[in-house]
Amino acid sequence: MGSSKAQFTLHTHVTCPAAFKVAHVLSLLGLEYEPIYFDSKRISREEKLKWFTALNPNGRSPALIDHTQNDHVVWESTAILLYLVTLYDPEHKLYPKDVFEQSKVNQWMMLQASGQGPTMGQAFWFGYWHHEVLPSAYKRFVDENKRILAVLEKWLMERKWLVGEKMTVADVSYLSWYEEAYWVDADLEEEFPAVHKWLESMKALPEIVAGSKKLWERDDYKHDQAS
Ligand SMILES: N[C@@H](CCC(=O)N[C@@H](CS)C(=O)NCC(=O)O)C(=O)O
Repeated sequence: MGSSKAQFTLHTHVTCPAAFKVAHVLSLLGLEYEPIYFDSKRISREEKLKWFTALNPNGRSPALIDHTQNDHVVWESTAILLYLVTLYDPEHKLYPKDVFEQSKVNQWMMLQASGQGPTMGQAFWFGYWHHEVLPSAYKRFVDENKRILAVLEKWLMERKWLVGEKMTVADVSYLSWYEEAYWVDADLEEEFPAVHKWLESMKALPEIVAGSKKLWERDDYKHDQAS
């Protein structure tokens, strides 16, 4: 079990939407985990890379260790979600049994992983962190974010969930990113009401609340936010 008593250790960067996505799914599946932060405010990027790349060669948050499976390490949040539902969702609460339904869930998850997440990541980069102000680059990613939101809006105007009649891991995978949407000029309630309603219905679930709370309420998280 390593040093943690919980089944999983979740290595994460503070405020990382990809890690919240994993925390939500762990919580929905009733799995116990211990978060560990490698926030760059407290250790240098070089220090982080020395030990963290031994776990995740890509050096990015999150990475999950499963202590009941010989400390098996999984990284890339979508790969982590697929690992969790494959091994720990025998009742198919979040991932369907039927392979064709699985393929529908996978395609929405891949759109999140390859389109929505990186687009919002770049919008944040050009909006807040890039060393020079490049309004056209920022606009490019703000517009692309809204294009993807419009795809989801159209789809969700006619149905409650992305696939089938109940929430799946695909729906959950969008939630944490879109909680930050207002930072990149997207007013979901005003511009994308069906998306807003869909997200609100997930945010109200006690497991989602508990999953977020476990990350937000850590003393080391609070410390990093205050410093
Ligand atoms: N595609 C990756 C995204 C990973 C990623 O970009 N993580 C960010 C935070 S959400 C990170 O590690 N940033 C810290 C750094 O670059 O050092 C996933 O979904 O796991």
